[in-house]
Amino acid sequence: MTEDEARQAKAQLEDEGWCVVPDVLSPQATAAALDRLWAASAESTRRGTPTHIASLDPNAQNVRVFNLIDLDPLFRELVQHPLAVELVAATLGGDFMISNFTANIARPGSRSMALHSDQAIVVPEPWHAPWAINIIWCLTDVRFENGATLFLPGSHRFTRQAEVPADALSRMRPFEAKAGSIIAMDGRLWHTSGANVTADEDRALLFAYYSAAFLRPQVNWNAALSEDVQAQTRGSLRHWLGLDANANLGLAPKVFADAPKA
Ligand SMILES: O=C(O)CCC(=O)C(=O)O
Repeated sequence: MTEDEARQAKAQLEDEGWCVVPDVLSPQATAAALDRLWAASAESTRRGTPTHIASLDPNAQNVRVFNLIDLDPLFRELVQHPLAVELVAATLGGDFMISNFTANIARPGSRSMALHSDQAIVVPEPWHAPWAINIIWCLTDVRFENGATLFLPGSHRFTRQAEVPADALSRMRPFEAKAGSIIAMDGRLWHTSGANVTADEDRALLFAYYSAAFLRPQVNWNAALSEDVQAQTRGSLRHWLGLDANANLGLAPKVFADAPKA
């Protein structure tokens, strides 16, 4: 990706609340990641975590895989991919946390979940700024027919749930992208999963969810990650997962610098 393309992607993300970056993973890397996702799904089931959550999806054709970070080092690489981090930092600033990392494989026959924004799920209104963002890894082609995520254009400017129009579902548009792309989605953008109406085509997406450091992440990584993974995790990833003793001190330097001095 050239510097100019990166600038355009970030400008679109700011203006429209989303952008698609193609060819982040090669076809070989994408196919390998999809195989690893299915292996992670089997391992997650073996550990006793269901892949169908009735309160999330209307039927079991949506295969959910949680705690990707614990399941395979590949997902630890993807969550700290430099392009992902660049888009996250452009939206949230440098002080952010990894809030969650899950997959949703929409198999033929899967249907839409409820309309929501990811920021609304972690912080009460009003929403005056982007405090969360999803980096969505496309491990298959994504199109309307195979259940592309549907979004409500302009909804990242809503500050309250009351602004969501009654006819929102009839105004949704699909995020369409090729396998190997990432889709960056501002946490305020209202969206839902699409219905997969194909006969035999899976739609596999990874949702790497990041939030401002002053928000409590969706996952308590200290409890969710195995001791081995915690011990191996170093540097920025360790900080972004909140595995160190310090938490929520990011604004302190600015507050002290701006405060009146005695
Ligand atoms: O799978 C999708 O297209 C959307 C999933 C989603 O929005 C969610 O799990 O919160």
